[in-house]
Amino acid sequence: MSQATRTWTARVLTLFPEMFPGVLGLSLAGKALERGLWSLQAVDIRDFAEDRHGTVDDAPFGGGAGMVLRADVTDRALGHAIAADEAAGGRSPMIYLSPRGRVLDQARCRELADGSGVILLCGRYEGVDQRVLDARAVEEVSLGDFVLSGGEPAALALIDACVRLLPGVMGAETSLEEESFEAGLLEYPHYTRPAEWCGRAVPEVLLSGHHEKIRAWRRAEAERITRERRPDLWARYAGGDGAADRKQAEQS
Ligand code: 9D3
Repeated sequence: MSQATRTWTARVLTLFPEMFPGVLGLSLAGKALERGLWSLQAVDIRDFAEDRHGTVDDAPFGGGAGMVLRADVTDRALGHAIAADEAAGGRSPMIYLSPRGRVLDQARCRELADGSGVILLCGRYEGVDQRVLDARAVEEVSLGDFVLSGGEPAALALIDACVRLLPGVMGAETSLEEESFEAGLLEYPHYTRPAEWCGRAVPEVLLSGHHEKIRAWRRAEAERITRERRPDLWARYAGGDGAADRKQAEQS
């Protein structure tokens, strides 16, 4: 099936399927879901337990605190999601949301949005038996250096970041903006009415109606804020070869 006729699909393996679509059922992503621009399948890992108690986890070999998701149960759930993906003509990457994964960035979100969808594995307990990750060559992705109680909020964030990039989800206006010089910079400050609030005025230039000056001011502000707050982004902006700093010097 062609990319154009297939629906981008997130298949989420979780012990908490009721967390989905959750917040993604509202707002932009929710509207797009209703319009059929993407689809969601929450797969309950517990459905793949083999005993009548629905056991999915066990104590770690070698001892230690907590419980580990069993390889056999997790693998059956993954196999189910892969079969559904392939039946729909997809070849979606498998991603385990994990604090030891590579940190998600916009470039990876774009790649994922350009594909058929994602198969996401959400961990609970101490983690997943390493053998299933190795056997299925599952990619590991983190949101950053802070501790969540499970992978589900990370899965929701990843899906949201991909869905807004799908064709037709957002207006053409915003996608154009993202490809402009502003890509790689933090946002300039925004203002609306009233023009004076609690003794604070809106920057004069924004009231001038001088579009070229406004553009230049916004760009300078975006560059200043990026330089001050995110030297890592600033270094990468314009090639990370000092070009961005030279450009800034020219402007001031
Ligand atoms: C008590 C277990 N922790 C030892 C320090 C490790 C740990 C395992 C699983 C900590 C948190 C979690 C749950 N987090 C995620 O599943 C997760 C996550 C995160 O915590 N931070 C950033 N990105 C992600 S993606 C998945």
